Amino acid sequence: MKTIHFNQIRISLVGMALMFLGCNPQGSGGSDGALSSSAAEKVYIAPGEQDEYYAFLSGGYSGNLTVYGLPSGRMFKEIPVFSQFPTSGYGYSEETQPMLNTSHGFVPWDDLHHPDISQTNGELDGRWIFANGNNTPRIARISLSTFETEEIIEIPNSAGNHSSAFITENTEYVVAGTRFSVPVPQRDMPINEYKGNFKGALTFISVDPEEGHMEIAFQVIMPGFNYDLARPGRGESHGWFFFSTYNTEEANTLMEVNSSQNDKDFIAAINWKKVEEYVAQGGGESVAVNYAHNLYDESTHSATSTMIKKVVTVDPTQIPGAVYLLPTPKSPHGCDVDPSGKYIIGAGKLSADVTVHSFTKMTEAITNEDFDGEAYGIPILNFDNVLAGVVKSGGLGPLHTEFDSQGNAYTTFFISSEVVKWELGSWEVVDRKPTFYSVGHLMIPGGNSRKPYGKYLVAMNKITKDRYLPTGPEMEHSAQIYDISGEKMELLYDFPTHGEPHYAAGCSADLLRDKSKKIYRLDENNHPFAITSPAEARVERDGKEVHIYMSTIRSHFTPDNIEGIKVGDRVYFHVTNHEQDFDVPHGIAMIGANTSEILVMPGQTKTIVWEAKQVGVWPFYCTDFCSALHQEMQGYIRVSPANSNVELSWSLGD
Ligand code: K7E
Ligand code: CUA
Repeated sequence: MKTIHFNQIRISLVGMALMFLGCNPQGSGGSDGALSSSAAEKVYIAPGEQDEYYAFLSGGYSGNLTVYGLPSGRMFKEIPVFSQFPTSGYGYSEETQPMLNTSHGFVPWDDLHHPDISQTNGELDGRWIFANGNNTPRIARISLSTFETEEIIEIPNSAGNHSSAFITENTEYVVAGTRFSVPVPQRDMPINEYKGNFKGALTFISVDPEEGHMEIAFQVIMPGFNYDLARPGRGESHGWFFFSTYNTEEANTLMEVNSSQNDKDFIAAINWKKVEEYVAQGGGESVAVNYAHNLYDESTHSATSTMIKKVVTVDPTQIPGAVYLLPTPKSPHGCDVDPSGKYIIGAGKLSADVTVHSFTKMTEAITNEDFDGEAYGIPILNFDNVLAGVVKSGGLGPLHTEFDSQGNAYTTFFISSEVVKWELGSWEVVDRKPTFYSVGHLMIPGGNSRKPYGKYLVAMNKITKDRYLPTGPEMEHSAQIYDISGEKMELLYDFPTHGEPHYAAGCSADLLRDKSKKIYRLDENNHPFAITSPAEARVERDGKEVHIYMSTIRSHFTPDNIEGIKVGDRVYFHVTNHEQDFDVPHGIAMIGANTSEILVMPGQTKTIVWEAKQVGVWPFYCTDFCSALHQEMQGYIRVSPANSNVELSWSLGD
């Protein structure tokens, strides 16, 4: 390492305590800042022009996924996934509430960390994007045609679903690895009996190749370590999956000390093809569980939730050749596989160096039974004999690695706040650039596939400080775009992100642009409360439930005035948007409603419920500025006393 950076000098002076805060503020516009006008030109997308790449950034504790354009850093959309979203009514509307059902009941929030785009032959195919809910373990599948969440499956026997949601080369499986080991099955037991008794479930969820529907194929019940990140094998290592672990000490208290005792933890290598065969031949055990499987149907515009009661678990020691442990220094966080599938990179977050394992050497060591002991019956491979190389990075706190198409790797360093570029094979550092500040994940479009695009790199930083105008104690996180097309990286631009992005996925705009859905066809609308035209609009009473079959079309609700509603009624607004024009939604909001508004897309039907609690005449209105006469798009509900005999009636506006 030739250059010494201000970053590192400062760190050596302030010592370890401050380093672990991971905060290393500098004045803005340091020597590596984006100062040149050519940097500005590289991110400038002229009015009316479009970006070259889509980027899907996880929203962390927002529970959602955000969509950006690269290189502009413009945010296009927030896709609700695990969190209720009043902007569209997701999780509030009758149709979408089942999406957030779990074995713990309705859980309207989660912590979304790792999106991954579906693949065919190891290349992004742009059909779906998967993402994990960390807190109440779930995996979601989002359509990249509608940009809507279509499916959420809960993961039993799991807790802190973090080494997720990564997919195999042909989207055969999406995996969900548990961060926290727990009693499996869950039961009442002393926490200090953790060691040897708690287990870590690595879940393989099969994905239907046509519809994308998910189903838990099997769970590998591993020793009670913490499973942190994961990547699929690809190319020659296709058929394997790799999971980083920490806390192989199996400590259960004072973790920041007790789980850092071992000099090396492991990357667990799972030969999922072997496990798949074993299960296909009747291996494994069907055990009782309870988890939700929630599916949204585009034709009925409605979700259903089904509770599932069984899962197949496998004991890895019963499947010869299926599971091995690769010793990896210093509590590895990131676990990344290069585009060729030859190298598995473990980033020991308490280290300066990055460890690279060789897949070829790993298979040789397995053949030669070159073991260095075992853990709960799982062979530990000899470290030196699986090692491909060590990157002497000169940085501190490596977390995550991505790749370009030229044989280079890029690793983020949280503590020294930088991205380090190094060469696969020689393990030599080629370049390094500061990030502002405390970078977590990074993303190169096409990362985690055989074909990264390798033009831009997005660093997702944990701390913002002085990068933007202050907005009180809370700042949005900050991302930075680097041009990586040359030998040296060039910082181009900062942009704020929403929630806390952990990982992100990106792809070329060409992959998605033309198949992005513009409207839902009315003649394909199979919602049970849809109407095919405003002429069918009506109101029906069923005991204390009142169903309004409502139409919206610029700029009118049909019906608009409804009388004969009584205190104690539950009023269902089933709103069909009869527009068939791209980007013309209508919304509806009702005074005092205990849910949000809903935004109804062209050709779609959605429902909100309003409880009539007080006598009076109560207005509703369209929430989306849909035309010059949007402000006239309104109506009233007349609510009479419970015992009144006002007849049910409505006006059709003619
Ligand atoms: Cu933030 Cu992938 Cu959850 Cu690292 S993880 S930063
Ligand atoms: Cu419809 Cu505003």
